[in-house]
Amino acid sequence: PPPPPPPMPRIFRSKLPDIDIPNHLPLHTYCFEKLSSVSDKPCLIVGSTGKSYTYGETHLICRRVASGLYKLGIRKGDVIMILLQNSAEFVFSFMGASMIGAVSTTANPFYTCQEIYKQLQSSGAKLIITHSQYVDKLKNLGENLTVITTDEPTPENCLPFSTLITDIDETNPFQETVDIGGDDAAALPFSSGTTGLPKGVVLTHKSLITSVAQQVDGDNPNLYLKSNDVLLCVLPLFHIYSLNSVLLNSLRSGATVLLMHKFEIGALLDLIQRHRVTIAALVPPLVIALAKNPTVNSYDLSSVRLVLSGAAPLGKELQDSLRRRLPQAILGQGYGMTEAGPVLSMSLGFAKEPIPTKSGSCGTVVRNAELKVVHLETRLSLGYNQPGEICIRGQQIMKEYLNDPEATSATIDEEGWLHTGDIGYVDEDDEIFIVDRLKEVIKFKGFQVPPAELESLLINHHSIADAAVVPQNDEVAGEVPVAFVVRSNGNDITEEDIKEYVAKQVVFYKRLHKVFFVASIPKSPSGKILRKDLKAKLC
Ligand code: 4UU
Repeated sequence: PPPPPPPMPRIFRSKLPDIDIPNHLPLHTYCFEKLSSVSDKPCLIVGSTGKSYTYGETHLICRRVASGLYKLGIRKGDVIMILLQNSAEFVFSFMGASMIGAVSTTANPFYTCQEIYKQLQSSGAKLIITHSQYVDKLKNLGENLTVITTDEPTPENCLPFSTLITDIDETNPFQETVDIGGDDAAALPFSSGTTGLPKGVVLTHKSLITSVAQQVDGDNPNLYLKSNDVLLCVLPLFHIYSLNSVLLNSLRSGATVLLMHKFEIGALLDLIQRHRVTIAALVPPLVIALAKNPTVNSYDLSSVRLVLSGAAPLGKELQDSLRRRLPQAILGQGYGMTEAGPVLSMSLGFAKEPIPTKSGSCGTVVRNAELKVVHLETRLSLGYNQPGEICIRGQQIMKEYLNDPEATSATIDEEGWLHTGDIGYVDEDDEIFIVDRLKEVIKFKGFQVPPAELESLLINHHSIADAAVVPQNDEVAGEVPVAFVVRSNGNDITEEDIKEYVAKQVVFYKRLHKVFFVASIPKSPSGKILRKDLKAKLC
């Protein structure tokens, strides 16, 4: 008899049918498509001041900012850096840039000078929009850099944000000259991906529209948002989770975004109560705060109908204890990765016609996409309940890593599959469970800490001969970075010296929590750090 045919690759799909996605449009056109019907509804509310902007006002200011950026010489394909905490100006800048085909690279305003400089160099940004308190960090970053500040008074050598909000002349120069295609970049967040240093992730108009549509479009949307929903926007917009799943999803749905520039439990509870927040997008440490903090009981949180957690694992116990606090709300997870556009899967409990999901599951693969789980050695795709590397394919994934074809082809294979570096399985109900991480990135409260970045700082120190950084489990942060260090000959550098040396150069969540001195770093014959061996030493 002839040999049996090779097994068909097992591909997992959403339980929801595919839909038509208008991903030929520019992102801003898609997001504001229903503008005429929501024009007078609130679009943005600034939590700290209570100031609000209707959809009509928001759209007009975005257009003015587009025109203002154009007048400052920003053209299609140019990169601007948004270095802001959550604020209305963040939204105006991002959407305004999109309108002229410019690309926003978003960065954490708490980054050190060094971290900002690296992203600026790597992204080629020509203009920075920031708050005056961060301007000191931008000194000496380049002669040709335009710095715009969003608050008064305007520091020396900076331009006020009002320069951007110029009158649009009747000719609308930018609208006539800009022809934006789906394959043009819109956002350039940075991520270390499965290995190495942070890289620019090119997300196009097409990828972002596809991702938003996979969540909130269709007759039975996976994440059902209504125009009278109020979404809590406390997670930073410079990270793709909040940018996509809170801001862009809300704009598309005509819902209201309640902006909080930083997390503080009292203010958060007060704002939820005052503005009758219906949807809360959180990360596990915030779920802990809501589930455990005793002050929660003195607030009325009955308006919350849906809680989304993502960016790091959420244990079943924690999910169950939040359920006791918010019995009326549907709790579930989303699983995202910057390079994946970002959403791979989301709870179907959030759908218009909800399907109940299990505690601890990351939801089901989004519609209009394919997901497979491959065996770590054979690379064959696996069936139900067998853990392996999660791979995703669809129009939502990144186009490439900026100027890095090698890293791109190591992440997206020839068949278009993006390899996540996450280990997980799909159960018989098509729910995804993440069980481990193959890649080296450490997640502190959902923030990325790339070990390679810390290792290169450590190795640059003259008293350090070799070093490796790995995650250590932490009850609140999920994971924290710890280092194994080989001192160079005859040196007596201390743990405190090393911690301080690193702390001066990095944002707070990349600080080392412990340093262990060792005689050598275990490596494979090809020179790769054997991180598993080091992690095993921590238990
Ligand atoms: C276990 O974390 C993100 C994006 C998260 C996101 C986005 C939109 C969540 C919900 C949503 O709606 O991106 P990155 O690039 O910072 O980190 C990606 C990595 C993943 O590869 C995985 O290891 O973060 C981890 N991760 C999770 N782990 C993300 N979500 C989850 C999750 N459970 N739910």
